[in-house]
Amino acid sequence: MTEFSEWFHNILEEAEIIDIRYPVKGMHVWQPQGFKIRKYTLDILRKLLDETHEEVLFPLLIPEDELAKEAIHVKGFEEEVYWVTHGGLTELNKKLALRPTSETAMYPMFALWVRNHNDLPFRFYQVVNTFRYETKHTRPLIRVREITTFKEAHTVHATWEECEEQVQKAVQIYREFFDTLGIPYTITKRPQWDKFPGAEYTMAFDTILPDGKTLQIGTVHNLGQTFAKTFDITYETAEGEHEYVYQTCYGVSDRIIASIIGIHGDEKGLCLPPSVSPHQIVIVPIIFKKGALQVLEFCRNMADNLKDAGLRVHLDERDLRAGKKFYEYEMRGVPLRLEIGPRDIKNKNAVVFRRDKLEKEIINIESDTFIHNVNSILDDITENMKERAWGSFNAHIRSVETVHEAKKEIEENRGIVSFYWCGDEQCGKDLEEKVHVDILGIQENNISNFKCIYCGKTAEYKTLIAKTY
Ligand code: PR8
Repeated sequence: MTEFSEWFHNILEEAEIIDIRYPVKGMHVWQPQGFKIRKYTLDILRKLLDETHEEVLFPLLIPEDELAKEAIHVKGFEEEVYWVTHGGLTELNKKLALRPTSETAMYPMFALWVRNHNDLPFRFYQVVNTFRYETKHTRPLIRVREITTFKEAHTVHATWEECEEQVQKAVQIYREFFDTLGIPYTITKRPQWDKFPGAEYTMAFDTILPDGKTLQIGTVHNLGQTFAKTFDITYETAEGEHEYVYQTCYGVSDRIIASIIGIHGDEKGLCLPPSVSPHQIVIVPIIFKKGALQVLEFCRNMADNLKDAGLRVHLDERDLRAGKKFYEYEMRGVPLRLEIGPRDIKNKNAVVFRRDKLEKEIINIESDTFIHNVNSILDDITENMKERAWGSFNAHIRSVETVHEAKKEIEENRGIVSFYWCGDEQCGKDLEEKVHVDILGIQENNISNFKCIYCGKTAEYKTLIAKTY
């Protein structure tokens, strides 16, 4: 693959995912193809969340005094907030922030809603756009200033234990979500200096993009009682006492789409998992002058049957060379292509092309099991894409025993490097500077009999580092 960032920009344009020419830095336009991928991806996530969460929708604007209430939180976001200062020509007497995230929009309302222990737990989520004035280099879908696909969940619990349990449940939901998409990940506990502003701790999912840099694709935060105390969110216990609640929040963003594109794509373009591909199957009629109508009729009938079976099918009847169509659908990442000509109809067999393997197979097109066989191939594509992605991901995680080795590995091979670390903040920061990396976080606790590779003290953690986005 040519340089990843160039490839990524080209494919976003060629496959009409998003248009980056919108004249505000870090803000882009979803085009129909991209929007569909986004929609199907969100459908998967919504389905997972709807089992235990309820969807809500809060306003975009947050009053300055609410945003400012939680000191650590506001400090974390102060350089990233966009402000609305005027209504028309009139200066507002209270500035309004465009939400960078919605804790301070939601929690004053939670304080009104939570009354009694019987009300708990609350599990809400919303899918909205949020705004962050990112000062680091912006990149489409990866680091944007308008995050258009911000899925944020917020939960409220009566006890610390339930809150901890919810962190695990959220991690499990995201696992299932990324597994469905075939996106590999590591899960680590972020170092204290890199946790979400206001959280007790942060668990993060990171994947590796083809250039070897890691991308944070999801986070789960245990907020403890920090926000409950700030926004006075209390409940009445069975004994009639008032206690502060415990909270979690977790989010994913447009980066999910960036990972689908980046991780599965290849030199030919997109390679989409069937679950999110706008078209799962494309039928390309192979037309000769003689018998053209018969072929078209057959293909229309086949498309109808596949649609009736719940599949997203496209029949391309355009008067174009088949080769040109093949090129286009390969670039757009359509998982399956059926090529149907007069001879195939006669023989009851046709060529089916798999985008993941770039291989052709023969499929019987008139048997009762045709639909079943198509579904099996689609499932196999999903499985194969997932396996391939994990294979490459695992090959990019290596463990090292010295700082020198860590540096060499990162410089030569990028990816993720794991080693033992003492957990001390200063030691961690020195190491980050020396190796020019970020500590992703802690993967394992309570390590024994190992020494920190940087300071030599007793190591407590298995830790991951990488060059990050
Ligand atoms: C929260 N509050 O906000 P988080 N462009 C694209 N994706 C981004 C960007 C950006 N500029 N900044 C962050 N993300 C919590 C949890 C409600 C929900 C992505 O958490 O600040 C990151 O992948 O960690 C991150 O995992 C996710 O948004 C949530 O952001």
